[in-house]
Amino acid sequence: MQSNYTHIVLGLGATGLSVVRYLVSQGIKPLVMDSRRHPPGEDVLAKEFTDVELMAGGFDCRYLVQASQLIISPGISIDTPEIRAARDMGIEVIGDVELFARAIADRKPCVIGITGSNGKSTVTTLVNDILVAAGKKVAMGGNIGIPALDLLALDVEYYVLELSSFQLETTFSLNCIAATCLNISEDHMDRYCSIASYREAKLNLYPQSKFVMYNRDDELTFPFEPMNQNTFGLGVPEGDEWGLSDGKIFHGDSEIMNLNDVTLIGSHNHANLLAAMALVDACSVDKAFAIQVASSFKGLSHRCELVAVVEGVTYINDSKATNVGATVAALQGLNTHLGEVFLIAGGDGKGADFNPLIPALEHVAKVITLGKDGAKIAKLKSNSISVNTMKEAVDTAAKIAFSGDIVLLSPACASLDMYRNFMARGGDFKQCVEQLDGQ
Ligand code: UMA
Ligand code: ADP
Repeated sequence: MQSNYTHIVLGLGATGLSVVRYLVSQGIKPLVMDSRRHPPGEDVLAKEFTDVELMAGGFDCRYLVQASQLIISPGISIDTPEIRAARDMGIEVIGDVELFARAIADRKPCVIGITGSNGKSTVTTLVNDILVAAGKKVAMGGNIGIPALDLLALDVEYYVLELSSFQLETTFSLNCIAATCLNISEDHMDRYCSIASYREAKLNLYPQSKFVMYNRDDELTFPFEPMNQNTFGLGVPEGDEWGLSDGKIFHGDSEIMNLNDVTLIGSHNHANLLAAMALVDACSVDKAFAIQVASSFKGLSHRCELVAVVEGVTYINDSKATNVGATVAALQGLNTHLGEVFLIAGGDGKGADFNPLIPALEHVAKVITLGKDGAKIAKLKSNSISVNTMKEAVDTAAKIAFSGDIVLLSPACASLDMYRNFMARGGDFKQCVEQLDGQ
């Protein structure tokens, strides 16, 4: 069988569609493959690109091995047998971010790259907002939502990209002006054989940046070899480092601002702010703009978001806590709270070890679990309550919580076993809380 396709797009979600759009704009007609019978982008493809062929329901090796380049979506493992077979035969496999990198290769470094297990979207948005406040033309995208290639059409000075480990596995020449890995804790263990290989994927960002900012409180973020680097951390900074001292943010020995004037709450968010400030500073942006944004940025939805106070009980939506590290951070952030904390957790654990939750659960009055791996979390705390729906979870919490207490949805799991995404899960939680309000 003879194939005429040089470029094959693997996966037809948001990424696959952006790749098709880009290739077609370059005069290349790709073949698209998706392992699902009805991939999410099917209708858009049929409407926008009538002559681009889609093979759905599997990856046909006979085409893969005759192509010169396979462009793979982050949701597909590069170790999928058909793709591994093509790689073994020397066929190039890259991701959309690598295509993006090649498209801007002749520009001076203008990408700020942000990775880590948690805090990526918060830091990406902070960096974007600071650059916008400084009057720069900015485009924000990557894992946070808009695929990188869709940003190319815009006239910009800086691209701020949130990068997942999946995207970094297939990105090799990004040439960032500044980049960070915020933290590393176990996540996506259904895709990686160890935390070491997950870390390796993340730190693949560092050699692709002129300047690297890492977290001195988290050894796993340290570069494998010395580079043009600096650090942020919650302790007192030394030399040129970023850090905190006496309730204030410092860059080296210069005071930037008082934490009382920062709107974001929780020490994990202070770390996020330090990282964002350090990244824009590396782009020579006046610190006044970072201070301005830090005094007004309230955080993103579904990340420790205050939903309502009903009969004195505070309901917090942290649906974006899709791994153990995020839930630990949320619980640590509430540690100083005087009332009881009731935790709603569970979902698809993605193969994670939940044991690191145990110390944080000591301060939790009751754990209410749901979802595919809820039972595994329930086992970590005696007298946990197991329920089937979010409504049951919220109603149960409302019955046992008193004025002054907190009910926190922070699942430590992905949502896909019960919901379309973490936003839908957070939306359901909010709706159930609103219904309490009306009772
Ligand atoms: N597909 C297959 N076979 C598979 C898996 C997927 O054919 O085994 C197909 C699906 O049928 C679908 C397509 O691949 O047609 C979906 O591709 P995708 O899962 O890569 O999703 P996209 O819609 O392209 O979205 C991706 C990111 N998704 C993932 O990494 C899983 C989005 O991050 C990102 O916003 C988007 O690109 C734009 O860059 C989401 C995410 O969950 C939010 N990211 C993970 C996270 O944050 O933890 C990494
Ligand atoms: P990401 O894009 O990496 O998933 P988000 O900013 O969307 O990060 O936050 C995801 C989850 O992680 C939320 O539950 C949030 O409260 C928590 N989180 C945010 N920043 C940090 C951090 N620096 N360390 C640990 N957890 C964090």
